[in-house]
Amino acid sequence: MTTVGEALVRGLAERGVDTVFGIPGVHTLELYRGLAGSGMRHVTPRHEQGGALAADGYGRVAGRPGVCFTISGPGLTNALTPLAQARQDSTPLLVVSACVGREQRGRGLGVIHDLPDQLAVTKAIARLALSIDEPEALDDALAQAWDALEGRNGPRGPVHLQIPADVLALPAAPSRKEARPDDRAVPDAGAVERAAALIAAARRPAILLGGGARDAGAAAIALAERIGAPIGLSINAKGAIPSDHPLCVASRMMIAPAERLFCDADVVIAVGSQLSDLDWWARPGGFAPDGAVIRIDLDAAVLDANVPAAVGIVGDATAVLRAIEAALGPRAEEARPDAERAVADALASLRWPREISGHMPLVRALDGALPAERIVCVDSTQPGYAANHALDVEHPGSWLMPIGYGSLGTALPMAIGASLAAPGRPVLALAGDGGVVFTIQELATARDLGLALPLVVWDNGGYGEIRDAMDAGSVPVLGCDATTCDLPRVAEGFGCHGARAESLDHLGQLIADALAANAPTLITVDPATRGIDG
Ligand SMILES: Cc1ncc(C[n+]2csc(CCOP(=O)(O)OP(=O)(O)O)c2C)c(N)n1
Ligand SMILES: [Mg+2]
Repeated sequence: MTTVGEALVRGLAERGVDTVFGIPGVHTLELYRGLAGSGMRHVTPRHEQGGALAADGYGRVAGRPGVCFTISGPGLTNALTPLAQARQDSTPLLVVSACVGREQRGRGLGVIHDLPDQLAVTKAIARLALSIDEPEALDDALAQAWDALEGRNGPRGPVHLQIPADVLALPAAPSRKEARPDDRAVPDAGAVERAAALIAAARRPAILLGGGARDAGAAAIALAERIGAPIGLSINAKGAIPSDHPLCVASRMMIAPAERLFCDADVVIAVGSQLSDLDWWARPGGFAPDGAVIRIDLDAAVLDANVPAAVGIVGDATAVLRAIEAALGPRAEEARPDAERAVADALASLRWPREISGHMPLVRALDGALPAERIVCVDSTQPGYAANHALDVEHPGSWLMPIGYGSLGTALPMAIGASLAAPGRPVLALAGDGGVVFTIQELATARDLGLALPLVVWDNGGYGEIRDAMDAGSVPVLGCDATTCDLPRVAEGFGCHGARAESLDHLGQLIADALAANAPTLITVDPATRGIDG
């Protein structure tokens, strides 16, 4: 007999899942019975927040769903922050949890791991939350989950599937393999024509890619080269096109004078981007372009987010970009602006704001220490904000900074997921001394896996960003000087390596050693490290 729990694991394997992050409990035994013979790798984090963040990191790098198993109640609520992060960034995180048995539902208090309404909690956060309340519901639930995770019939985003503990142990229903229609929106031909007409008449077009365009780099480059448009990358789109492409402004599009290429453009084509203030923080009021904005997104709700659209097109980024290019017709070559020159001039004369320039020595040291194939996982720490704009990656899904939700403690667990999704590629995590302790116990997970992972910690003795904000706002500094600990020794306690960088050259050497080690290495850098202030 196959139980529902075993059938669910088989359904995941059939969809290409090869790794599950999770902490088991008595409510999820049947899932683990299924995992045992499945050939899938199971990774045990030390807290479900770390497990779901690692799964999200896995999904962001692999470009296919990352999966986390939790028990009902506390296991699931521990995974809510990662679900929220994945929702904000539209990433493919699947959380599978148990819930209490059907006969125990609604009994009120006194049932272990119960909530008044568990699914209501995740419905408010995930893109899709479903309860598999009888064996016959399993196939359809998995199919719906994959539609949402892959953005096949609407916006992409995280999914929660729950199964009552008693249902997990029931015999599975015979599997019904029905072909699912591909409901991906076909771009509206009229809107494509209107966009093409605007672009054909433009003299200074520009393209902005967001996380939804992470895999549309080739189509964006083809259009950009045809019309002479600089390409800017949101933080979630870093790596969508190579940084040395002559039209690539990378994530420096909000830095003067590069911002003019976008703010003064007569047409901006924004693809898979919320045009969030988070990407445009250096400009008071965010991105407020003079020209018409053409917006392309899988999610119709994004078409007017932050900046209104002159033309909005719902659809897959690559498909719409190719359709627009096809609709352009012959465009007089002499009308094509010399965008390569404009990009080169702008990048040569960038005026980094103080928040970034102060961290450039550290950013340059990281740049020099990391091979081009790098994957970088960044927490909310001051040098991380600088690196968002000043450090490049060369492939999609290589910059893991949960900018949208901005929870502390993401870098280390995401780096674990990234390392497993891309074996052989160098992965580095960067965190602050405040953020790193939110999830520092995941060093044990990384140690279990023998990951060669440098975890660089900017150790400025507290919540620096908030301390500065209090100072700037004339608020007496309070609550920002939380004493942390001897972080390298803590790492050693987890069986990892630990070191303090004495100079930036030393940091480079420590990172090189860490990338060749058989365990993670926590490396602190602090304001007294030689060379840190230029
Ligand atoms: C879960 C969570 N709690 C609180 C915050 C607010 N917050 C944002 S940055 C920050 C300071 C983090 O300190 P640290 O990691 O040491 O980085 P630093 O600013 O010192 O570079 C805090 C507390 C947050 N982003 N996420
Ligand atoms: Mg700090």
